[in-house]
Amino acid sequence: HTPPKPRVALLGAPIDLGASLRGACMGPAALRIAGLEEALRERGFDVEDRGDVAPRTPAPQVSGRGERARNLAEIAAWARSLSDAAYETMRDGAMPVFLGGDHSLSMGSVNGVARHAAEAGRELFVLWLDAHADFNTPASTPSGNMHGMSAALLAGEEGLEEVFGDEPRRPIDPANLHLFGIRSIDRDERNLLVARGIDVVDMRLIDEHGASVLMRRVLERVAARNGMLHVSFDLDALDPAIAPGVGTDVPGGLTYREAHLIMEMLHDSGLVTSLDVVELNPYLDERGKSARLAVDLVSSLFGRQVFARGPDNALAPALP
Ligand code: EXY
Ligand code: MN
Ligand code: MN
Ligand code: MN
Repeated sequence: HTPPKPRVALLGAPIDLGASLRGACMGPAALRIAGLEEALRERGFDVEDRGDVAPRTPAPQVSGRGERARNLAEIAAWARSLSDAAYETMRDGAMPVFLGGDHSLSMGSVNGVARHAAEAGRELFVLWLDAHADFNTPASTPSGNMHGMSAALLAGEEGLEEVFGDEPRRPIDPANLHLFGIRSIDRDERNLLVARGIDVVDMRLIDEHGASVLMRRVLERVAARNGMLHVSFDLDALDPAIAPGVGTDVPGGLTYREAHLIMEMLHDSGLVTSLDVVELNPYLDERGKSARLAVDLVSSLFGRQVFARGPDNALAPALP
C-alpha cells in the first residue's frame, strides 16, 4: 500500500535584510505566481498556503554587532517567529515548505524543525544545497551579511546567541549537516568547516563522482539512523545560466539534469520532512525563469516523474 501523503503548509518568509542586495523579499510572491501551490495539488497533496509569516514585534532588543552581523535585530525578529511557525506546523503533523526570502530565514525554520525533532525523539539531518557554505560567524565574515552565517548558527557556532536570546535554540549535530553543490567558501570559513569536520560536497566532487553517488551516500546515512531530513535549497546552488534570479551567483553550478535527479532521489527516499526554498530574487530574475524552475524542481521533490519507478509518493508524513 502507499503511505498517506503528508499535508503540506506553504509559509512565506519575505526577508531580504540578510543579503547585501535587496529583492529576495519578493521571492514568496514570485513562487506563488509561478504556481507552486497548484503544482503540489496536482501531485495529490493537501496543500494549505498559510500566507507570509510576520516577524516578531516588537523586534528583539539586541546589543548589535554592527557591521559584523548586519541587521541583527531584524533577522532575530524573523528567526524567532519562523522557528515557532516551523515547530508548530510540524507538531500539527504537516510538512512545512518555507518560501524565501534570503537564506538567513533558515536560522528560524531549521531551529524550529530541530525543536520538533528533539521532542519527537528523532535525529535531524540537514541537506544544504548551496553554492556557498553559509558557515561564517560574526568573527569570520567578510561581508557582515547574515545569510552567509545560517548554517554556522544552526550547527551551534558561537557569536550569534542574540538571534534567539532566551527563546529555545536547538542546534543540530554538525555531523548531520551535509553541504552540497558548494563552490564558494571564504578563507576563515574554510578553516572553521575543517575544524568542525563538516561534510562538504563541492562541485569538484560532484564532477568527479556524479551527483547520484554522493546523494545516495547522504540518504543512506539518514535512513540508517531513521532520521528526519530537512532540505534547505538555496537556488544559487543551480548554475546561474538556468537560475539567474539570485543575488550571489557563482558560475559552475548544478545543471538542470543534476538538480532534477537530486530532487527525484530526495522524493524516492521518503525521508524529507521539511523544506526551504531560498534566495530567489525576482528583481534580478529574467522573465520568471528562476521562479518557474524552482517550482519545477520542487514538483520533482514531491514526486513528479516522467515514468513512475517506485511507490508514487514516498515522502514521509511528519510525525505528530
Ligand atoms: N560567503 C559570503 C559571505 O559570507 O558574505 C557569501 C555568502 C552568500 C550567502 C548566500 C546565499 O547563500
Ligand atoms: Mn545560502
Ligand atoms: Mn551561501
Ligand atoms: Mn548561496
